[in-house]
Amino acid sequence: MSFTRLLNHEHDSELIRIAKDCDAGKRISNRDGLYLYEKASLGFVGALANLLNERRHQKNVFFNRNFHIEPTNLCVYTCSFCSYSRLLKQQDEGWALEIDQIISKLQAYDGIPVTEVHITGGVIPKQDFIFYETLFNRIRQHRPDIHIKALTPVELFYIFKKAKLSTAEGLQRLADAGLGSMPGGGAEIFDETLRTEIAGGKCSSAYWLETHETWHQMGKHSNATMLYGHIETFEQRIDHMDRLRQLQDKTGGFQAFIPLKFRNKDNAMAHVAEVSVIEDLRNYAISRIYLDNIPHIKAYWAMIGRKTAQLALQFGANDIDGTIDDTTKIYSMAGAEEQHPKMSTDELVNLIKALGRTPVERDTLYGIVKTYT
Ligand code: V47
Ligand code: SF4
Repeated sequence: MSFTRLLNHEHDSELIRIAKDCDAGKRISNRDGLYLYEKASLGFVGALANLLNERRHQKNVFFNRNFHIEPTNLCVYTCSFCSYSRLLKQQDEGWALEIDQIISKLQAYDGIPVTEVHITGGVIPKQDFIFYETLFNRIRQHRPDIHIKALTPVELFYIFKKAKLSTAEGLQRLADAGLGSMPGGGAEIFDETLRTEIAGGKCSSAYWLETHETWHQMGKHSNATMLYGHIETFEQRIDHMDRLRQLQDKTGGFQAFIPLKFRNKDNAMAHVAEVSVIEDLRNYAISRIYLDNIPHIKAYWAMIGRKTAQLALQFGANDIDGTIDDTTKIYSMAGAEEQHPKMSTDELVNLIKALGRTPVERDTLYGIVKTYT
């Protein structure tokens, strides 16, 4: 839909003003963001987000060739939305890999042109700072061309504290060992009251933000997520994105924002209903409109399924994550449609081409590997 047609279809003067502001490149306020969540139709936010996305990225949709390694699903924390972790005392239901076992998983990709390994999981005492420093060194020795995207402030807080390292010292040593960038996990929802209620005692919002800030100040990049669609309010979503937008103004280090839809299977919040696909799409769209300084919005297909991911690409998202190769269990255990998330490059390319968009294979830092015209 063109900008003029979008305005002609809308009768709410406040929404028209917000759209005109966006058209003029003006940032929307928190109040405007809330107004969009409360009053705007899916059609309105979708058309506006799609216009803004196409201005920024034209028809390009990014993906990468990646796989995950989850060193453990045992965890000292007890997030109530987590379907994946097992308490330390339930060791028989979980796994905790040794470094050699992780290297064997990496070796399975010898000769395969993957560009990224994403490493994250639970938090346990024996997977400490030295464990990760050694692991990254070993990965780099074996496969120097692969980008290590690993660890969130949740794991970092725990391992740095135990090793008596400051955040800056710890991050520098991990970077020296081969850590390339930080994934967006552990952000959940920044509102302190709600975080205390659902996030199982893990690191504070302030620590999450400070750690990314320190990492960005070292010239490195990271992603940011938001766990939505549980018991949070629209105000709390805006507050979350506001804190990210402010940090991004300071550092410019976030590459992608990834809304993560709460899935309710087998966790302590199973009584909370999941939100509809319409709400998912509205949320992608509003995040594209609100976060004017984060370049990429990622529709993580392993979480929402490939069909909703395809829709999201028409509602403001421009990245779909990667091949994954059935290597993550966080979402399948929480009830996601994709029980064995795995897509070949051809499948990803076809999924994107079916929308009339241009698939662009990227590396972790959004360097272009190949454009599929
Ligand atoms: O922080 C856990 C979420 C996150 C559930 O940076 C759940 O490219 C929904 O951050 N329902 C970890 N979400 C995963 C993550 C991520 C994933 C893909 C790409 C990137 C990236 C980052 O998973 C956790 C938490 O917010 N999560 N349980 C659940 N039941
Ligand atoms: Fe542990 Fe992460 Fe699960 Fe929380 S979400 S319990 S930190 S594995």
